[in-house]
Amino acid sequence: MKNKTDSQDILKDRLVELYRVMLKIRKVQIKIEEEYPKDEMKTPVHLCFGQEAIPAGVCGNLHEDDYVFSNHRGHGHYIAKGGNLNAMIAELYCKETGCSRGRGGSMHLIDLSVGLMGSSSIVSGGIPLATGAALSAWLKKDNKVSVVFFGDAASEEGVLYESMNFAMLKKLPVVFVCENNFYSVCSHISSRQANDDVSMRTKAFSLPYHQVDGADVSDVYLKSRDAINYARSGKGPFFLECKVYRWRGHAGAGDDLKLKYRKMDEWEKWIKRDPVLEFEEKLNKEKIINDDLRKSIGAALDKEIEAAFKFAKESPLPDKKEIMKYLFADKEIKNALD
Ligand SMILES: Cc1ncc(C[n+]2csc(CCOP(=O)(O)OP(=O)(O)O)c2C)c(N)n1
Ligand SMILES: [Mg+2]
Repeated sequence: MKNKTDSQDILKDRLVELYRVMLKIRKVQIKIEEEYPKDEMKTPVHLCFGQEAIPAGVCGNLHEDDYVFSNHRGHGHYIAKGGNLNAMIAELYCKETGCSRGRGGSMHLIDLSVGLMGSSSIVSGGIPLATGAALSAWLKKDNKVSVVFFGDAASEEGVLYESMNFAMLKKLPVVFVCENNFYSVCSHISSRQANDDVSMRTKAFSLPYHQVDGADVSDVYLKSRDAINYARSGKGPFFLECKVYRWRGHAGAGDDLKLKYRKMDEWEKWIKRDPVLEFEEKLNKEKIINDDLRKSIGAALDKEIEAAFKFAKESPLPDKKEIMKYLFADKEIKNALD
């Protein structure tokens, strides 16, 4: 078929869009990392350098009104689902114009207009919420799919197994996406889990799964297409385990090699694989993109990102008198401060 690559069953326009989304995630990370040392963003940031292919590939299969639940490393999920960039960057600067009105920071991103239901700093916190959203879609028969992104550390929380069991029992349209980057802060999965084969645990619930190369956007896209179609067709939940690598420290800007918790052969193996560059080279080779298109995509993104940072920096902070507004525990916090 003319409009498809020979090697992959993905439409040409979709390939270009996957590239654009991955590049956007990468460029936003680069800009945040550049600005972060100025200490104007009063929020911890958990950068997702190296993990861009997963949000791009998964969200590339979702409808605008499908649900996505995210975690502390959520910038890529927000961007890939089409979240408003001005509101995201303003949130990092804790401004009133931010997507959580400046009260949430980087770990609390939300854009209901595109189905981004929220991110949570509680490891595994999004899993039961996504399962609940899938239950609502199932009850309403509205054909929506609910997706939750979480890390390998969240696979150590009991709520994942309760949620998988319930989702399987009711055949709910939820896709569990585990971004297995092997680390929980500085602890390798092999030092935390008696059996570190995460996807094998789905067998206890007869829940179907795919193991995915999380640095290859084509693999992510095709396997998540399978999973999302499966869930949408009413067959039930699906599990994706995407193996990937986090290039930067757990939080903040820059790498953390000085902490010496990583094995260097592991680091060297993974760092060679730049998901954005690998895909760019593949598209170049297959003549899907050329230099002109690549430059014009890059320039448009640079413009959008510059504008978002300008908007964020020029936006007002929340009014001090209203700082407790929108918080669940406002009375308790006020009492504790008095
Ligand atoms: C319930 C809970 N336990 C512990 C923490 C502290 N904590 C924050 S991030 C993190 C590691 C998360 O690792 P993972 O889920 O693999 O995601 P990654 O950071 O690797 O993307 C931990 C333990 C937390 N926020 N919530
Ligand atoms: Mg991890």
